[in-house]
Amino acid sequence: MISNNTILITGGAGFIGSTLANHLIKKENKVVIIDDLSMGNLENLDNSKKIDINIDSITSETLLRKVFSDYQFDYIFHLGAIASVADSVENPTKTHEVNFESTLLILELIRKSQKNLKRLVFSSSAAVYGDELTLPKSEDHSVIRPLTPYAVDKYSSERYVLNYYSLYGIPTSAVRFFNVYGPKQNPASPYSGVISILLNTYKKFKVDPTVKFNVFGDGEQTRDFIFVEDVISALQLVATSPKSLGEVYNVGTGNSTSLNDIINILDNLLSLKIPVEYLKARKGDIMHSFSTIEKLKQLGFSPEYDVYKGMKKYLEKEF
Ligand code: UD2
Repeated sequence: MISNNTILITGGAGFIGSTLANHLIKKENKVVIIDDLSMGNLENLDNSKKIDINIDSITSETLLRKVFSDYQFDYIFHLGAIASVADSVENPTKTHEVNFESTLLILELIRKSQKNLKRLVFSSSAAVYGDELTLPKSEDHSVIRPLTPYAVDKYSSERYVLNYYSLYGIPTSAVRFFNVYGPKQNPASPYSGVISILLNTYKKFKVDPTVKFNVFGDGEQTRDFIFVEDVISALQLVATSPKSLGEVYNVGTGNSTSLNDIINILDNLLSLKIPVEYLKARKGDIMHSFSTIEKLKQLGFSPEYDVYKGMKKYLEKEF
């Protein structure tokens, strides 16, 4: 959808960023990434020789100034962030630097130096809805309750990004990701996406039958799980649609699936029966979450993968 353009992806070696970079590089785009490899990995990039890779934090003003003076970008996807909510609670100052201050700096550098920009897309999160329990979660909700430093920084960055359109005419949009899953998602932390942890547990179980998967709660909690390839389509639609200027979009499927159902699907697809241990629910865990994607659908979005099809593709690539 986006071809022959110059594109910056912050967090470009991470899960979503590298999937996007790998896609865009195939379409004759010049791709520049910034990533400090704190969560990302250069091995995620299929053709790293063709990508201008800058290994440093997005908080490095020196690097950002250099990159913005070396290139005139057509599109910027700002995906770099401390992705762990738990880490943000542990270290709010550091999170604020990475997740908020870098956004503001990028906005200012765009205002001063990027005259050709077609769109900045900022990646926000369903976390901004917090424990506002109305379902489905809609961009129109007047009440939101960001509860953690992560959520507050995502929300304030999102507002800044969108207001740079109304205040200065900088072409911007924002997306709120629901539960994204797929190849290259890093399962390293206990707070990584549940599907990456689950798949990792199946891999261990194949060699060690004593391994169990820990479910926090009764497994009936539901989430709007979206396959990463659908996210890449959504990002490009939001980036290229004139309608989406200055707007924020939920990026989900509009459907919810319980954790128990995900385990059943994987058991079936892998012809295994993973032992599950049900533990006390995590503090602050919400029971149900799913998006309405009517707004995104108006841009022409329609998710290609339901959880079964998405899991199948994930397993083909990574099991
Ligand atoms: C997601 C985001 C989080 C925050 C939140 C806002 C991810 C990884 N997390 O949390 O950053 O934005 O949304 O609502 O995107 N679980 C288990 N066993 C495990 C791991 C998780 O049972 O080993 C449970 C967990 O307690 C939760 C569900 O699985 O009920 C989904 O967990 P998650 O961390 O993947 O996603 P979520 O929606 O809680």
